[in-house]
Amino acid sequence: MNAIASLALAAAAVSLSAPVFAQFANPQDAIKHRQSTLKEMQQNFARVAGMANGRFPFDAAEAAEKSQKAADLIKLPWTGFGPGTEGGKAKPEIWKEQAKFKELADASIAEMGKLAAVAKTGNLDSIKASVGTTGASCKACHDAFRN
Ligand code: ASC
Repeated sequence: MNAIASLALAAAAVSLSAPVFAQFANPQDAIKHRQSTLKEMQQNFARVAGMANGRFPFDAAEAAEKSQKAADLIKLPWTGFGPGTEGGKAKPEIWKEQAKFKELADASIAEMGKLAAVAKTGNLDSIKASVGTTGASCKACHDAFRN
């Protein structure tokens, strides 16, 4: 076998045996990914929630834009919870109760998607209701899986 062929074979073997967090350079990068995407999502959601509870003046266009950003961002953190990435504020239960974790993550994705749709209507009462159910879905996951 020539040098290039054996190099290619070695590279293939490494990628086949690499852990699932291999889309990140190391577990720390996976943790950084989930924390930064969740933080940016939260900042968008908090602005909408603040409008819903009267802390900020209601701006329908901003609420629609930030709700959509939150709905897009909430899809991203989950690849950062792969095997071998325990740490941060994540409880070890995440890796022992994968079905429950996925269920709660999916519920948050669904609720935030509904909020984005509702916010496009510009109806503040509907936004208030949807912020409530969305926030409850954030809390359900935090209560079970975040220290
Ligand atoms: C937020 C935030 C959360 C949720 C949750 C709702 O704004 O940071 O974690 O809403 O507190 O109960």
